[in-house]
Amino acid sequence: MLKNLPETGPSDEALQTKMDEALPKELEDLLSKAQQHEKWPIARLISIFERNTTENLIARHQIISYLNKHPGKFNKQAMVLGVTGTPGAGKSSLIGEVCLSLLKQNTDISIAVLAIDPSSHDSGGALLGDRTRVIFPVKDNRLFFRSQASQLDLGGMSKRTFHVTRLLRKLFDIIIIETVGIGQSEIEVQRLSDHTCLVMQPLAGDQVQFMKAGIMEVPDTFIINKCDEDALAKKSLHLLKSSLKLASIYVDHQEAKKKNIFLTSALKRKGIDELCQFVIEQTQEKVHQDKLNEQENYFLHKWIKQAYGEFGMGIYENFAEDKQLCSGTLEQKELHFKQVIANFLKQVT
Ligand SMILES: Nc1nc2c(ncn2[C@@H]2O[C@H](COP(=O)(O)OP(=O)(O)OP(=O)(O)O)[C@@H](O)[C@H]2O)c(=O)[nH]1
Ligand SMILES: [Mg+2]
Repeated sequence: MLKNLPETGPSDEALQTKMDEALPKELEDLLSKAQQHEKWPIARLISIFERNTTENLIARHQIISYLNKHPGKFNKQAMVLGVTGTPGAGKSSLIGEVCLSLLKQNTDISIAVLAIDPSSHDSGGALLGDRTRVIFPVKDNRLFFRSQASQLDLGGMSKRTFHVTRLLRKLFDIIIIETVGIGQSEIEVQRLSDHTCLVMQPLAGDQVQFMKAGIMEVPDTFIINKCDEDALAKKSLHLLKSSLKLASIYVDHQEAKKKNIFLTSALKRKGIDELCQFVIEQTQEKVHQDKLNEQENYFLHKWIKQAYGEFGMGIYENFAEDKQLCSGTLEQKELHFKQVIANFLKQVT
């Protein structure tokens, strides 16, 4: 097992020195332009947050430290909305309609959409998918769209996506993340979202699949899309409510009662205004630092487990009280943990 460990050693000290340097002017300029929602600088910064090289790790740390040091200038704290559900349920169409309405009704709002696509390559395209009918005013910088290919990332989509949300939270008011599937990806998207919506098709058995997967408690909100006709909407609502009642035998009853349900038709623009109103209400709730710490800790644990397995987790448990492990940026914590492992190995070998 030990031979699979990532490289550690004196180079980490050099890395630490580099991390302590001030943010390079070039990155500072990019941040200022990104704050004005210029698309190319945002795309450049996102690339830094997505790539897993040492150079990008340093830059990521410097950017996050800079943002933290200038809370007056970078005073946004976007709400992250995770939108998930079965393939073809209409997630992109719905997101498109919701974004259009939100931008129309709120002149000062800015939205970033991250579409996690299991099949395609990354693209910084300005369109919200090829299949949707929604056409955005291309010059409107208040909306930023990015698609991320999930299969290119060995560590799973979530850590890369999480890094990007760390940046985008400081630049936008709302971040919407679209993911596909029923199962693991819902749980993952929930970890990096402040609020998770599950989009389902009417009477397609989605809720049954969801119950079978035992993850009915994951979404905060259920959306039945493609409710083009009222009769269909009524039937679907009834079915979902019965499923939720059934599921509440297994999940916390109070939790099950708190779930919101929306019936929408992206095609006929039904239920969109109600959904927009709800999204706005969510943005008005302040995201607590505890929640952000919890998200970061989840990804720190995940990284330790992926890189070092149970061995690493054991070491982490022993050092969990270590002040350095509990403070600084995620990059500093990772670097420090690598050093802890290196020191431990020196002692035992
Ligand atoms: N009848 C009807 N069709 C819809 C509605 N919303 C979306 N569609 C159609 O459903 C198909 C899939 O829509 P998408 O928005 O691409 O669905 P998606 O969930 O993003 O799909 P994936 O990202 O591939 O999982 C498209 O042909 C849409 O035009 C709706 O409210 N009613
Ligand atoms: Mg889609």
